[in-house]
Formats: sequence, structure tokens, C-alpha cells
Amino acid sequence: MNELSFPWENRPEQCSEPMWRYSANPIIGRYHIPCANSIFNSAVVPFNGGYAGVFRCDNRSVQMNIFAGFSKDGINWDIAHEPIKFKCGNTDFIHSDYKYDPRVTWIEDRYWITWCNGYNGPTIGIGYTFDFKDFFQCENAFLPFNRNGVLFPQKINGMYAMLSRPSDNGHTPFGDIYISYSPDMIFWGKHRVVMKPTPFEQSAWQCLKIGAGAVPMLTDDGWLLFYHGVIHTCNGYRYSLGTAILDKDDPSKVLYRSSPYLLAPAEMYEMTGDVPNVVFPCATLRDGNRVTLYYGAADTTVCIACGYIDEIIEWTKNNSL
Ligand code: BMA
Repeated sequence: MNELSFPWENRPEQCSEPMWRYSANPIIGRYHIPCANSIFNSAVVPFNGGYAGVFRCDNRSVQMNIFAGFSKDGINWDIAHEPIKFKCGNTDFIHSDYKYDPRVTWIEDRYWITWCNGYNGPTIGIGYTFDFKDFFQCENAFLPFNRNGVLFPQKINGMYAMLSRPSDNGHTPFGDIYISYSPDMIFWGKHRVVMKPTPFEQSAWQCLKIGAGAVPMLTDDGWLLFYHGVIHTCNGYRYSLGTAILDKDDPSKVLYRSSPYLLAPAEMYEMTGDVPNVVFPCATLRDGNRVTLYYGAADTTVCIACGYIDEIIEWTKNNSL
């Protein structure tokens, strides 16, 4: 990849944190395409010498849907003005009442997309594309209600693997991260608990519910996972993000998990918006030791933050629960 095209900013001089925000955040504003009320919680991948992404845009009827986009530099995005129209993938056509919070990952020969799919309530929708032009929808992974379905970027012990967060039909006041396996992207099973919220006294930012964020990244120490954690404050839910390192061969084993948050709502664009006080990680790009994290801010815009993978891993180990 061309060095110049990686979306990145060096650590600011005064900063000693393991991750720092891009100075020109948000990189995608709420009105970036004509129909949009808000664009946030979106996923990007390297594609064709640049980048492609699947973006959550809520329109001005506040209908939630997902849209394809392309970028040369990961910062300036050209997002389609119409939502993705899926063709049949590995099953009959599945109706969606809505689609939101997409994640994207390359596995073997294609880009797989997961999202929260409205099918008699929220559950996990799955689709794939080869080119971000034609998209194919597959079986839903789980029964409703479920959110935050995040695929691993490679099979584990011969099976596709996915993290998810069983939930309810509303603004779920609970939530654990599970892992499930599939031989064929149709049938999912072998469900195991990975992580639960923490006791309030121990790490309060993640004491109500947690959910997988970006596609896990394989490192020498295991799978590095950026996830979100929620606390219920007197003003409502507050979404922050932290890191965990999962065992390479059995990711239901949590090796380390950050007690402090890595990033919490602190900038104006994270503290104000349609849903105040939300940072919601959905994707990373990696260039050697550099990682750029894409996150939704206040359910309104898309932002990025940068860091060095080895430092984030050390920080996670040194600040583990
Ligand atoms: C969750 C989802 C996310 C959103 C979050 C905070 O239930 O709707 O898309 O970012 O709430 O509002």
C-alpha cells in the first residue's frame, strides 16, 4: 500500500495516551449525502489500492440502512446516495425492516458484511460482495434478538467464527459477548460466552453491557479486539471503548481485558449529537504497526483515532482486569 494513502496522524506532542483522535474529526459529517440525517457506526476495508466501506446512514425519516462507499485515502469518502440492494446469496430473499451498524471483513475470497438486521426485531444479517457493487444476502445468523455480530477474518479450527451480543427488542439494559461457529455461513452453533460486563466497583464504564466492535486483528499475542462498554448514568447510557486480547485458537478465552477505557466520549462531537456520549468502534485499518480505528460519534458522525499496535497491546496487558 502506498505509504501516503494510509489514514494517519502522528501522536500529538502533549499526548501520552495509547490512542489519539484525528485532529480533523469528524471525517464524515451527518449531511455527507443528500438523504442523510446522520452517518455513523460504519466499517471500512482496504480495497483495490484504496478503501471501500459500508456505511450506516439514517435518512430523514430516520430509517436505518447501509450504503457502499469508496475512498482513495480513507478520509475523504464517496458514499452512494442509495442504500445497498441485496441479491439472493445462500438462501431465499430475506426481508429486512432495517439495517444498521455494519462490519466488513475479507475471508478467503470475498468481503463478508454483517449488520444488525430487522427481522421481527434486531438480529444479525450476513451478506457478501466481491466488488462493493453487487451484494448478496445470506441467512440471518441468529434468532432475534441480537446485535453487534462481528466475524473473525479467518476460519478458526476450520469454521467461520462470529462474536455477537444477544439482546432484547429495545435499548437493551444487559449484554454479554458470545462466540458462535459455522461450517457454511448458514448454520451457527457451539455458542460460548466470551466476556460479560464488569462489576461496577471494578470498571464502571463497562458495567452495564458490552459488545464487539471492530473485526478482531490477529497479533503475536492473540486476537486484539476493540469493543464497546456501556454504563447507565443519571443522564442515560454512555458508550466508551476498550480492548481485549483473545486466545488465537480458542477466542472464547480472554487473555487480557482493559480495566480503563481506551477512548470515552470527551470531544464535543462525541458528547453532543442525536445520542449524546457515544463512541462506537466498528472497524480498523492496519499498516504494519499502525492502526487507525473507525468509530461512530454520538450516533451522528464518523471519526477516527490512531495508535501503534504494540503499544496498545502493552497497555492492555499492563491495565488488564
Ligand atoms: C445501540 C445501537 C447503536 C448505537 C447505540 C447508542 O443500541 O443502536 O447503533 O450507537 O445504541 O445509541
